[in-house]
Amino acid sequence: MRTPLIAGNWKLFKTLAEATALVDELAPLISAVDDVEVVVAPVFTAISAVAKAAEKTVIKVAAQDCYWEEEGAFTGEVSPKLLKDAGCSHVIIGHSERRQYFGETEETVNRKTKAALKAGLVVLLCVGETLAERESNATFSVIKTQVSGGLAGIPASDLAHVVIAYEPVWAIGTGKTASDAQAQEVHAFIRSLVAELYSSSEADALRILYGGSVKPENVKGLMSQADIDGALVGGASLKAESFAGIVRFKG
Ligand code: G2H
Repeated sequence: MRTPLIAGNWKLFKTLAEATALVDELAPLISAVDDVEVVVAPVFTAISAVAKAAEKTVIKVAAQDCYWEEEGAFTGEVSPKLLKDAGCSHVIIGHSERRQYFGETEETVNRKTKAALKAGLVVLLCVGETLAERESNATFSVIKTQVSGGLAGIPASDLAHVVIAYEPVWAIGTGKTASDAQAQEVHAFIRSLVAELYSSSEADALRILYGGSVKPENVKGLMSQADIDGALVGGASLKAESFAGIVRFKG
């Protein structure tokens, strides 16, 4: 009932030429895949070129961040309205790298989420605990703070345009993946939390992605878990073959 979503987060990689070439290479490899939503997130400067290259394909385009104001004297920022204008349908908000290196807080994540929803973008809202938090048994309280903070004030009617991505920080780009059971445990917790915040039918409809060193070799096990509805993929999304292998997780 929940359409799987596989999203590639290209982070700070790919020139314009490399980004469009990747779309051209990826599209035929996944054209036969049925019933999986595919999204790629290039750097801001490549968004419109990637959107154009992806026009006649199933590939949708996301930004990796946005600002919460629509326009104004905010040097260096990009608004959800302009992301839409450039060809985005989705935006990643609250990625742990932004929380860690760029001062993202629960408040900024929430403001960005609200603004992106208002502009008609689908939000991929990222949450996840650090290794120190996991080792001090704080995983669930951290996730609770991040999920309820990110969704604060967002009406149930907007929840259909939100996807949550659980990315344990200790598994990001480290080659360490959470075990299928470790990931499922947190996904189930997030779903129960959303049921408390909204209702069980909204929680049942919500897609929750796993992120953190997802590869063609481990995607099947993750996707077989009851509450894992897709993946947010970093490193393995930079090559058409490996990303296509993840998109084709059904075999
Ligand atoms: C987590 C993920 C994509 P990777 O950041 O968001 O990256 O798959 O390289 O761990």
